[in-house]
Amino acid sequence: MCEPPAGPDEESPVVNTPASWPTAELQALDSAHFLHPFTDFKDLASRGARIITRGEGIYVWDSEGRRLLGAMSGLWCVNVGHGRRELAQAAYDQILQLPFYNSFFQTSNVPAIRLAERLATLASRPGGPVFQHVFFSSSGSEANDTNVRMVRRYWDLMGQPGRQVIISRRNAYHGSTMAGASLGGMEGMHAQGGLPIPGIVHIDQPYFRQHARPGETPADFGRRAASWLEEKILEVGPEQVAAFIGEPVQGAGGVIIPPETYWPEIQRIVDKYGILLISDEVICAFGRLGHWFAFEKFGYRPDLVTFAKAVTSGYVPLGGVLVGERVARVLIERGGEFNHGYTYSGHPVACAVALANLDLLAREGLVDKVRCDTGPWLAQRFTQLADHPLVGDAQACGMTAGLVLVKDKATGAPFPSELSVGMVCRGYCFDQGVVMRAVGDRMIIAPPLTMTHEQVDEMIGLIRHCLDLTLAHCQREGWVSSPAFPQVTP
Ligand code: PXG
Repeated sequence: MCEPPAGPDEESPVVNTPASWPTAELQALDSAHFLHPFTDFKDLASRGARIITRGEGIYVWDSEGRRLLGAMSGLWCVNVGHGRRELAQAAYDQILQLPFYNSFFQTSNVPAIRLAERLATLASRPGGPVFQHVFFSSSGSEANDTNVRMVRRYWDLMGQPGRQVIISRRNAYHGSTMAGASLGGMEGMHAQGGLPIPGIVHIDQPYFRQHARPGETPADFGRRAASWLEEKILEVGPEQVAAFIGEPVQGAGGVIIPPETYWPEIQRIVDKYGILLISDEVICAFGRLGHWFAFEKFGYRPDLVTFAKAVTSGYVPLGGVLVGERVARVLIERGGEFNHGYTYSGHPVACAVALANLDLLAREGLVDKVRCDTGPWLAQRFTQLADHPLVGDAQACGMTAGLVLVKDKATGAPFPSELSVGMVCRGYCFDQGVVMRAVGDRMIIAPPLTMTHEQVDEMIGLIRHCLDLTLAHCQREGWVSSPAFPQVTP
């Protein structure tokens, strides 16, 4: 006789009794079995993960019952906030109707068809770029792999197979697959696993604080930073260059907001050499910068647009590429079979949730609200943090913002990186009930677009308090001594 295999109890208390989460047990199981992304596994095991159990609006709760203001929207995802029943209902209904079918062998499904049409309509503008097609993936990384395959295929079909090189930027983030990590410009990622893959080269980022010359205006700097693209095209040879890829605002790189002159000059250069322009909007689209797509804000016309994250507000995984007419017409009319795709390309449940999410964003006017109301309010409040003795500068764009922690406010001198002041500050933020992200010594936020003015004020108050705690910490440690730093006793 076969005994049924021993397994977890059907009604495992670990999963089903949210009132009393066994934190220590969960942490032990977590470090025993779950390898987290971008994590020093040994270090995490020594401290134990914070276990997030619930979300409502802009807040999440951990297994100890502590409430945290989620100023990173999970990870640039939850644009409509947590707990939206409309999205749960859309997933539930679609799972009952048709949980999955593939779209490989001349089949399609209703949510994917409707979402492709909806996204194409949202992204097309009179006088701007025209999109009629979407290629779906499940993540931003996969979508950027699609971009690499697609632009190289495009140039093959155009009879210019030599055009293989894609130019990207240092400190960009384009994902963590082999192609995504190669497109990205993160040194730490390239140091592991023999990256970048061939045919991907990088130029410097348009980060005023890092690269501006003394006395240079932001406008002049923006044009000069764009000129690095032209220099690279000439160095590689224009007939070898397939595409340029960039994030409208670099998110994971620390919310690096380019001067207004940057993107129009990039557009002029890609037009001059006929190379394709890819706008990676995994973070910036769906209202984050006050527009459905951020290329609108910065006034350029991409051929391909990467999206993911907030297309479903992160409720289920979905990504993809909006394919402009220049590329789509060639793929369709001259292409034959494009040997690329994913099991979950056009997943019906993910697409149904995306449609419900876009409905919510539209019905609640969240994109316009960010552009005209909460975005400007956040900018006004966040930039006031620049008066803090630890803050070198503070900038915002739509519902994302970043500030830099400096050792010497007068000269802007940074802290030695080994002090990890950003991580110190991030620790205080968690302790005080606000989730901020530290990128080196840049502290960044990207809260849900549903935030009210009062919630923005609450968040800014918490951040200022955490800056005070960080300053007091630096003073105790003797990391700051300049008279510019008043003694703080928070
Ligand atoms: N492009 C951009 C611009 C992104 O921000 C990706 C592509 C990859 O998406 P997926 O879905 O494959 O993760 C991203 C992802 C951070 C952080 O620490 C940011 C991302 C991912 C993980 C961490 O800010 N962005």
